[in-house]
Amino acid sequence: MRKIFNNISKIWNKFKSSSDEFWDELEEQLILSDVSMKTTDRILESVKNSSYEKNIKDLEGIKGLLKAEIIEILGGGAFGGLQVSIDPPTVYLVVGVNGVGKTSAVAKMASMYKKQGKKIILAAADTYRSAAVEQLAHFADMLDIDIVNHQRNADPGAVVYDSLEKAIAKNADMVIIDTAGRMQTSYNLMEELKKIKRVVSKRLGRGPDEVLLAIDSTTGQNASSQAEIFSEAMDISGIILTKTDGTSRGGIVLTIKNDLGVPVKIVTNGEKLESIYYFDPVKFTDMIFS
Ligand SMILES: Nc1nc2c(ncn2[C@@H]2O[C@H](COP(=O)(O)OP(=O)(O)OP(=O)(O)O)[C@@H](O)[C@H]2O)c(=O)[nH]1
Ligand SMILES: [Mg+2]
Repeated sequence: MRKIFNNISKIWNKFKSSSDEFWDELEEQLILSDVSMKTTDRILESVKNSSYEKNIKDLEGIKGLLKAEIIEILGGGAFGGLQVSIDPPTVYLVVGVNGVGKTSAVAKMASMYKKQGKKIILAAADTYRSAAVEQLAHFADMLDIDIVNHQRNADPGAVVYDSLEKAIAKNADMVIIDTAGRMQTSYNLMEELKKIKRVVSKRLGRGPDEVLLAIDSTTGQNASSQAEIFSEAMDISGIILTKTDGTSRGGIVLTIKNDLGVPVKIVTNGEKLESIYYFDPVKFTDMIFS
């Protein structure tokens, strides 16, 4: 896995003492890694306080305090996977602004779960662009997985309804729904996504098991405002952090969790179908200090 907190290691090498200069540099590197001001403040306050209270002033000690605080923000522990319904099909709804990597992530998830022996139905609910349906159909073909797709401009709710019907008829384990990233207005998009959720609730008697917001890790701080806008429209259960092969600023993971309370659950790190893994807070934190 590529290191996503590149700059931090620089300050370890320069460390002489826990001086103001050191704290300032730590602050700067956190911000450069896309950790928000609010989260940076929380981290620095906690680490500085513990350092004074426990009289820890050496580099290894300070690293330990920092590590503990980051794991605390991320909610600790290793992460075991997405919610699975005891009453199949499990439904994953993937949302996000255009170009962040939703359709690719849907294909990667399908590939991952197929390898685990799961029977999957893909729902091509991005009917706004005709190329979108073709793109997902191409992946479905490659993976030899069933897909439900209607004509361009068809009602995405109808696509989702049909995919649930198909999943039930075929005893499928899982429905993964790809959605549009752009419509005439952001309002239209949010209304459409809410409608998709309602269709799932109506047909299955419960909402999607996960509503996953895809965020492009190369976006920087703007990712937070995307997360905020989607969170206002619907409950986001987790983030799919995409394109981590193209950045060394992984701090957005901390920002989104600390500022918005939404955990990163899945990471993609390349264009290949197998470039996907579950986010692991402990591994992520270890990476910062390696
Ligand atoms: N390097 C890299 N490229 C990625 C990754 N995920 C997606 N991409 C690329 O990002 C571009 C957009 O990906 P899509 O999956 O089409 O994004 P989308 O969110 O579905 O886009 P819209 O349907 O237009 O909203 C494509 O060229 C993908 O190959 C990743 O993890 N790493
Ligand atoms: Mg797409």
